Amino acid sequence: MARILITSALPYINGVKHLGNLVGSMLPADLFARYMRARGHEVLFLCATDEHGTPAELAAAKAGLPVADYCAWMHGVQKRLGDGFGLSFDHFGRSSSPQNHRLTQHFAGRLAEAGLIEERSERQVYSPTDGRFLPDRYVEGTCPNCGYAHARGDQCENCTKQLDPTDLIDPRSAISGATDLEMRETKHLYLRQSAMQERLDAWLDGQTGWPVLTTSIARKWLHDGDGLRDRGITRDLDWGIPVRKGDADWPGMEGKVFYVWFDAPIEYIACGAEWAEAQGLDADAWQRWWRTDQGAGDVRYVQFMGKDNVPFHTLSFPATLMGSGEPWKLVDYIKSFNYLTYDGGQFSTSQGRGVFMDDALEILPADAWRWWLLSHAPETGDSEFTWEGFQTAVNKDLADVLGNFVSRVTKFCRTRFGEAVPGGGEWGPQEDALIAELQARLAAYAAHMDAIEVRKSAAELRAIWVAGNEYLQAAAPWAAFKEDPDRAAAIIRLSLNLIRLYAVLSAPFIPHTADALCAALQTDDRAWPDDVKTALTALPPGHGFSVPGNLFDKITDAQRIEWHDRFAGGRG
Ligand code: B3M
Ligand code: ZN
Repeated sequence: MARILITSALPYINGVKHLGNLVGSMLPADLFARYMRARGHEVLFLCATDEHGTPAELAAAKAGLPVADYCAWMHGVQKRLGDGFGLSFDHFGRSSSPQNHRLTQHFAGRLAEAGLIEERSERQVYSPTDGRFLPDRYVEGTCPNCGYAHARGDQCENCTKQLDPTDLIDPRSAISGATDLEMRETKHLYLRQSAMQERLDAWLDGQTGWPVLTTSIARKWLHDGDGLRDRGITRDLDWGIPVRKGDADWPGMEGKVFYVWFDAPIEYIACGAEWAEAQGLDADAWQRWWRTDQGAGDVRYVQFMGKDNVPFHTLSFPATLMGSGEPWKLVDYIKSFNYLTYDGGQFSTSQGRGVFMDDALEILPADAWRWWLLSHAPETGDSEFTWEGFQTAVNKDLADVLGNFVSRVTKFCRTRFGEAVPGGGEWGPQEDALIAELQARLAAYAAHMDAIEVRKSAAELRAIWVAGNEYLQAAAPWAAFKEDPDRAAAIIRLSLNLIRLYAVLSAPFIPHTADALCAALQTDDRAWPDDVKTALTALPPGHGFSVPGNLFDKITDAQRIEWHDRFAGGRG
């Protein structure tokens, strides 16, 4: 049994997340967490809302709420939607937690002691129209790297380059649109990432087998041009973690807060502390996951994120952890994703374009979304959501293949043998062939899941469902029943057991359906199968079951057209 620490990139607090956000981190992280638990490993799966910075302030202002109230409310909304999608976090925390305040200030203090923080007086964008400094997303303009016209002051969404507001071409205020921006003097703290370049480089060199998407982005910013740049880690904002050096004041930094990208990854750790407190556990309970001097040396730590978050996780956050000089657990594997596009364009939170988590759950059960999203995860390149593709996947894979198998087997058994696993008859060559195929596919499925190859895993799972359908079609218990009821009983006994096996194997993808199947089969036996033949005898003759209700409704053409039109306009 291994110990696996899993974090998903922290969703910004600035609104309900869209399906692109979901499939880019939280959902595949959940898939992996569920799978690893099913394999008997000890898992700690953490996520939280990312609550500081300009996105939070801008969203609160738009909602007409004080920012603290807005965050508390939206955290609840995001928690409820995550539960609705079956995201099995051990804790869903908040980056504004007291635990994160303490830890963030602690790290800043350690980095300062190590000489890795520099105070700089600098000129920053000030807007006379708005009467304030304009950090990060308060400034918009053209990306100097790729020419994208809507780059934000913190990062270009298009090319992932980390930016400072002063880098932007033709800058304007995101609050008022004012272009009469000027530069004013203010003092800020910088993390001397440049001093960490060699250590980061050596650490990255030591990581083998990472996805190319992850390492290429990291190396690009590590080696491009003048190398790794120092990053400002403080801001002139009201909302955030006050700048302190551990427990002590930081002279000259009064009224300033840490930059959101400084405190957000630290929340991964603080979330562990939140989890322990919520469970009534002591500090050892979370430190054994996070401190290599407290037992985290044998933890495998896997992070999930969209590609735009990679620079912060491969460079800035490791710099914080290493620079502290303390034995914090570093990430072992970073699984990153490309973007999900929506019907020929981009999902966009600001424009309300695409399907958002609340809309999605309103129109269909979570498992339909989970299946489509995971089986189309943007791993090797961007993938596109279309209503046609979604309809096809739900109707074919879920309804026609899996749902139909379950329905035919359970209904046939009820009619011919009653609602219990039938005894009698023997398995023959058809069963041997099926078992051999399933055994091979099971090995392939587990190998893909271990490697976090999401689409390949989904394809193998689908093939496992198809194999059962083809077997049922060829064995034809309805025909066998007329000549040889015992033969039909043997086929149905295997098939009912195969439903249980499907529930176990499919649970990481479609957990709600797996629960419904296990409930119908009146079993809690969810042991991961080693040997398929043995697993197909788990439910013995006489074991009762009930026919489950319809597992998946098909999406009609009328629904598809209605939803297509409904979501075309944006949600305003
Ligand atoms: N909130 C960005 C995002 O949601 C950011 C991730 C933080 S991870 C520490 O894409
Ligand atoms: Zn760019």
